[in-house]
Amino acid sequence: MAKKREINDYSTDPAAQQMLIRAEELGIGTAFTRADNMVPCNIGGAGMCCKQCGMGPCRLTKNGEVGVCGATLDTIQARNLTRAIAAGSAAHSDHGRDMAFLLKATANGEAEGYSIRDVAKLRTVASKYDIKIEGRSPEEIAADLADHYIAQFGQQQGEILPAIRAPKKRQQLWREQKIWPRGVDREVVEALHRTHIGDDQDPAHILNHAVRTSLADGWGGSMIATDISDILFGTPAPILGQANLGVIKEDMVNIVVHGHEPSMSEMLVAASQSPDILEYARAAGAKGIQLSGICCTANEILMRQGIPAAGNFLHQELSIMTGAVEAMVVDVQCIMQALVGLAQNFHTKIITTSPKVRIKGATHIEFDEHKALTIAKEILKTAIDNFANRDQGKTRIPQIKEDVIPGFSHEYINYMLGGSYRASFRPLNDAIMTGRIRGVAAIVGCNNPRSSQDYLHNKVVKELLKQDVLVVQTGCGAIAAGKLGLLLGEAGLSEVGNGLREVCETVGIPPVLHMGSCVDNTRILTVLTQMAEEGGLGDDIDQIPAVGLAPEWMSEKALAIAAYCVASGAYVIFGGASPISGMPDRVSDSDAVLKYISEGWEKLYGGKLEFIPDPQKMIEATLAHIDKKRAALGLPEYDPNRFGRSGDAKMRELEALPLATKREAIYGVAAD
Ligand code: SF4
Ligand code: MSK
Repeated sequence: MAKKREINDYSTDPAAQQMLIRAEELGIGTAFTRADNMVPCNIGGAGMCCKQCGMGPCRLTKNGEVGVCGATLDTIQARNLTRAIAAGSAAHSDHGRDMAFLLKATANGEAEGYSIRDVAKLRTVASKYDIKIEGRSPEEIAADLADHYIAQFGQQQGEILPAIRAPKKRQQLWREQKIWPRGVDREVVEALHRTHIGDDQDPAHILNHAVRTSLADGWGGSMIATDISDILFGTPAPILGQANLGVIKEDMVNIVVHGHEPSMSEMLVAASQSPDILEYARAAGAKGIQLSGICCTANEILMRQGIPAAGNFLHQELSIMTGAVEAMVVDVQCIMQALVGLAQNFHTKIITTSPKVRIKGATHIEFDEHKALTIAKEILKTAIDNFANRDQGKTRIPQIKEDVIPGFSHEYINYMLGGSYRASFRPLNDAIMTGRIRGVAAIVGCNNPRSSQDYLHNKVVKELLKQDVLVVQTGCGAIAAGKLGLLLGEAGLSEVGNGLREVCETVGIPPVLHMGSCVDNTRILTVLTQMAEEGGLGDDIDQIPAVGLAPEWMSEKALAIAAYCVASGAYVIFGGASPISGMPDRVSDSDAVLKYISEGWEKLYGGKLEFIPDPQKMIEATLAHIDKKRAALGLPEYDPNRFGRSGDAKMRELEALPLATKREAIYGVAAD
């Protein structure tokens, strides 16, 4: 029997802790306790097991051992990692494909309730591909863009289009290395083909294709998803929202939306505000409808509509345990099968909506963009009808929530740094060049119940902020920071290094910028590209003092993100366990693939992937890399004491001075 952990070892979030105590009272298992009971297989966990064919599974645990087919350990590890990256790329990119079909249906006037909300972004994106803009309606432009984007998935030859938005030097490298993806589906299919029994058996060659597949996601499927979400639902800009279980309301019909694609959640938001639905809710005895989100669906509707986030990945079960959720509506990705069994302890209905995802025991109301508003209303009415079944005696809502300001799209960052007429990344580059900002860290990815929820995310964020590292976040990591209050300017600034604080105060931004959902890691690629193009920080992403981190990763999508960021030139650090760690203490050279994706990939792409479980070492590696890149650019060595006497700090000092001295300090002349 596995050892039960202390509450702090499950989660650092006080709302989660309350719910975990409640789970124990009720005798209900959660992912946290299941993780205790499910001891991971040390052979499979180290990537040393192959079950690619019926002659196996083969477990390679001795020096020189090979599988029945003769496959060596490094081949098996490379195949396992490549399959995970292919699955992650497929998930993200299929999301992008659905968005492309939705754009086409909207352009054709066939998508009930949808419209093109951000015509400026549509025109900007279309112009990148030489789609004719002048004299055409948004729908005509959108129809062409949708055709271009739909074609990226099935394209057999050539180069996927969105990757032309990468820095020129990077494009050249991809061509030289022959890893520019041809088509999204083609690369995923080839990854599965190559890793089939008896195919590609050179680990480096296999991993080369893993990189190509991931690029089809990052600079293909995911970028398409982000572009179209902005075009249809609006490019995010800062907006006030809230995060944590306290957003669930005792006297309202609570509907938690969970998954990834904004097509359904946006329509639920629209339908929940319609007078007939609000009247229906009131007639059921509720004060109204409270929508909230989990995982990346939360991020999508939080950053565009200000709809509160009930929490991140590990909050999906905990939100149901409040006893106050009438329905959890899910689409695709990161949805635990355990939800249905858990919900049976309460009155909550689990409603699946995607034609791709069904869960035994859940209610299925299939979503169809052609009649989206009608279906959204049907879903809401199903939840409202369930309000009467709530057992008030079982209701426990932690009164814990934080205000958050998400919505820092790359377009908004560009605007906020330079204003409408001179939007530019120049001030950010300058701040890095002077050393006010030491570098940039993108801290992204999931929760994992094998570590304390949010602990690694927030520990790394807080330490890097003290070191004047600007933090950008997406996915469940962004929600972790939000729940801690780091997504508000004033709340976070007292813990921030002097130089970074000056920049945040001058520009008026929080030190942690919420940039969106998992697919929106493409926004970070765009920011890095624009920084490279702005000048002063080299001419490619691998020269920028920046690091990507996924401290609590768990999904295959996270591995796909890691691979495309490496191929784009970034140093990427994952916390937790490596899926290809090997057992170097028992099998010599069983970490050869691990070394290859670090040193080998760095030689090829300038970026590397490393797994560092210890948060302190993660922070040290991040700062060392940032300082190495600063030195390579010839930038001044980072000095924590050099800045901090301008911005608001200077104003406060001036205010404290007597009037005469103040004049002298400001104007350089003594008072009359
Ligand atoms: Fe074993 Fe080779 Fe089959 Fe893998 S592909 S299960 S190593 S025989
Ligand atoms: S939802 S992939 S747990 S970030 Fe995008 Fe969160 Fe990871 Fe799912």
